[in-house]
This record gives sequence, structure tokens and C-alpha cells, in this order.
Amino acid sequence: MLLTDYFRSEKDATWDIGVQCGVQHGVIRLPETEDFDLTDKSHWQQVHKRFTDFGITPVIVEPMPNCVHDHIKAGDEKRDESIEQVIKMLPIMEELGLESICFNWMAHIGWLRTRSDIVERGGAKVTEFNIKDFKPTDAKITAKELWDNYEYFLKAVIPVAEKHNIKLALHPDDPPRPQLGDVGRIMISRENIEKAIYDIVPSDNLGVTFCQANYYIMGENVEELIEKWAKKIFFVHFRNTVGCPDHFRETFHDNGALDMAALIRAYKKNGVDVPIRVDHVPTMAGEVSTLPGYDALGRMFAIGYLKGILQATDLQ
Ligand SMILES: [Mn+2]
Repeated sequence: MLLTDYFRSEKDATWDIGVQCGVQHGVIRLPETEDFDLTDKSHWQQVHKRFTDFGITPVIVEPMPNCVHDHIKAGDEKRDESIEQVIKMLPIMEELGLESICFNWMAHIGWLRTRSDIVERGGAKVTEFNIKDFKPTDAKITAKELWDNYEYFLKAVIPVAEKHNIKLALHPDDPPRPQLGDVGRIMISRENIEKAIYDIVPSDNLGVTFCQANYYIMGENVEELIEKWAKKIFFVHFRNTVGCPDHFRETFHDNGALDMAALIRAYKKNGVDVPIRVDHVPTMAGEVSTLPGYDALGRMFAIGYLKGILQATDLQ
């Protein structure tokens, strides 16, 4: 598997820590400032060069930039112009050697936690989702609208992704609940994800970002899913948790419900040889949190742990 990490487009400590831990490939977040034009190759080249100059080769874009993705998922009046921008991104990605884009189908509310001060091992802090603490917003969308918008997007974009050999890697909803207030959610179960990746617009370029812990939270047997979906897993989020859709929390990567070494053995056994990155780490002693789940020290531990398992499994 290809060890990667998640890097914001402006250099911060996670760039240094990733490279110091031996990460050479990047899952990159594009700039979200107004002066970055998604359809302008020279803008991409500047970002790409910043990474390569630092020793990081970008391989995946995550997430699909919200400035276009939000309109596409919500199906609002800016949907078509946003899809046009995505279509123009794909040849630029091809030219720069970026193989996949990680996208999701959560409209109005993205990945969501209700607390960020839950105590993990040794006093480290992790995030939690508890439906009892959830405060609904004014946003509204139905499951039917989400499916219609998803189909509209695939019909427009999949032919272009195929032409430029870019993979679209669908991330499941987090939390995987059917409803958050009046906001419907559809990528919440094995059955729905299978409908999304196999049935609507069948394509070798459409598959999943396999965010392991989400499937455990859904109640699935994660090792069985790896076997069943092997050819559809384009990218792995190495993540551990405890709980269920209404109430779960993150953990250290070696301290949750999933047997992480067994999962890596399952990827190997089923020929899933794709980029992998750690996901949702604890905030550790002495750290001032900038974004709970994405702080630097927990990443350092998680990357080392992942790297050790990959080496012990002859995958690195
Ligand atoms: Mn994830």
C-alpha cells in the first residue's frame, strides 16, 4: 500500500511531521481562497510545486473543494457551473499525476461531532458524536433529492473521469445516520453505498474511500467488506473508533474496536494495493488544538503505528 498523509495547501507542522515520519506521498487539500481558480492549471502547478519542493508527491485530492461540491450535492442554482468546474479540474489532475479525488455526499452538514473533549487513554482528548447533543439547523434536503443530485453528478462527470483516468472515491457519511434534523443522509449503509458505486452509473472509475471505522459504526463486518469490495477500494482511511451511529467516539488507532493489523492483512490478502492515510487522531499532551481530530502529535503516533503494521505485513 502507499503510505500517504493529509496535507493542507499552506505549509504547517503536519508537513514537517509527515516528512519526518517518512511520508513521501500526499493527499492534498486545495486552497479555499477566492484567488485560487480550480480551472486554471497554473494555479494547480503552484500548489503542486510547493509540495514537491518539500518532498511530497501529491496523489489524491481530498475533499472535492467545497466551493463547488456544496452546490452540486445540494442541487442549487449554482450546480451546473460547479459541475463545469469539476469537469475542467480532471484533465489538470491527470497532467499532474493526481490519480483520485475523494468526495462525499453529505449535503449541508459535513462530518460532524458534538464534543471534542472526551478523555481517551492517558488524558488525551478525542471527538465524539452523540445524537442527544445534536442541534438541528434550518437546512433541509430529502434522501430522494440527494439520490437525484448524485445521479445528475455522476452522469455529467463519470464520462470525463473515465477519459482522463481519474478515480472518484466516495466517502461514507459521518456520522452514518439517515437524518440529522431535516437533512437527509444516504451514504449510511452497505446497501446504499453498493447502490451508489455499482448500480447508478457503473464505471471502473467509481469506487470508495474506505473509511474503515464508518463501516464498523454501521455494524458491518469490515474484513468481509474489504473482500467483497476489493476492486472498488481506491483509497483507505485508517481509522479506529468505538460506538454506534447515534453515539460514537474516536480513539487512538490501537485502542478502538477494530483490529487494525487484521484489516491490513485483509487488504493484502485481497490485493487492495492503494493509498492509505491515518484519519481522526487524538489531541495529545501540550497541544493547542487547531482542528480536533487533525492535530499533529496524534498523527505522528498514528503514522508510526500504521507504518509498523505495513512493514510487518511486507506492504512497505
Ligand atoms: Mn474518513
